[in-house]
Amino acid sequence: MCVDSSKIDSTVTTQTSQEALLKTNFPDLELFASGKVRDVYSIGKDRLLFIATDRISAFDYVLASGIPLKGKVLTQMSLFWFEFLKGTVSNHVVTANVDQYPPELQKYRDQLSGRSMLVVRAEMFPVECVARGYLSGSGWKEYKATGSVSGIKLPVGLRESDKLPEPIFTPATKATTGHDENISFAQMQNIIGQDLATKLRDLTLKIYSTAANYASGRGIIIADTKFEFGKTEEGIVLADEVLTPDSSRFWPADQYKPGATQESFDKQYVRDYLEEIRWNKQPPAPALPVSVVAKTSEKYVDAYRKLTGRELGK
Ligand code: Q0T
Repeated sequence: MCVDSSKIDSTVTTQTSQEALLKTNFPDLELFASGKVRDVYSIGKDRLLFIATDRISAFDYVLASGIPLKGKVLTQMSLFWFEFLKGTVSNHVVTANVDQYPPELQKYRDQLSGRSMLVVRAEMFPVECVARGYLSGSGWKEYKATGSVSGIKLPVGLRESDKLPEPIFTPATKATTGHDENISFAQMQNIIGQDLATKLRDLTLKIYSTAANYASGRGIIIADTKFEFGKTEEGIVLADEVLTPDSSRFWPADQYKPGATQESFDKQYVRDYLEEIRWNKQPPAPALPVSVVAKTSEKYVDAYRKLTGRELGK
């Protein structure tokens, strides 16, 4: 079967389905880093190009299926927050407008549009800056075992997912392999120095409160989130991705029930499916049925709309 593409009027062709971008393919660019979800390339000596693919991880593994639009949602959400927070903190974004990317990237615009950012190369501080407003994940585990989180004594009798009396700062170090390791503020001071540690803690809590307060007005609880900061000629900048479902726990406020694990709004169908097929959580990670892929994609797009009040430009 042949289709003469000249007969298809693209102006009246509504794009109803998308395919997922699982990996970038930029043979003439220098790969800087590749994570579970993002691919990062070096652009000259002072810029990086971040691309959020549609890869999705669950139970620590990247699955064989991608989630259409996920990379765009994560990128546009990060950009929304960088803009929203610009009065509070400077950031590493140069531009996300592909028209403004260097000429040598223009041939890749299909892989880049909507899902990438050109950023300033920064000297990164080797700590993950985590703010928690609710007791969940490793924070809940640590509290159950010790009554404290990151050396901060908490009231007795808190339940899983409870709101904390006030947001706390719980730094971590990037483990080169496996999971980040929670550290105390004192340990963070030893790693980067007292003054800088205090600056990053105060900034982290300020950014978290500003974002969580906004999100709360849109029916979303930001239970916790992770920031990474770096230093440029401009001073301290907020880097990486910010306040996305991959770097934070987002809970729909109308379903919040303290005393239990909260459903992650985004990966729920994925985790449920993987439990249902009783995947042993060892590689290779399975593919997902089309229905799970489609519902998960919708969840991401819904979250973007709910948070920003905008429609995702596809
Ligand atoms: C970084 C210099 O690349 C990373 O994760 C993706 C797989 C993490 N990472 C980012 C940097 C940044 C940022 N952000 C920056 N602006 N300048 N390095 C280093 N590691």
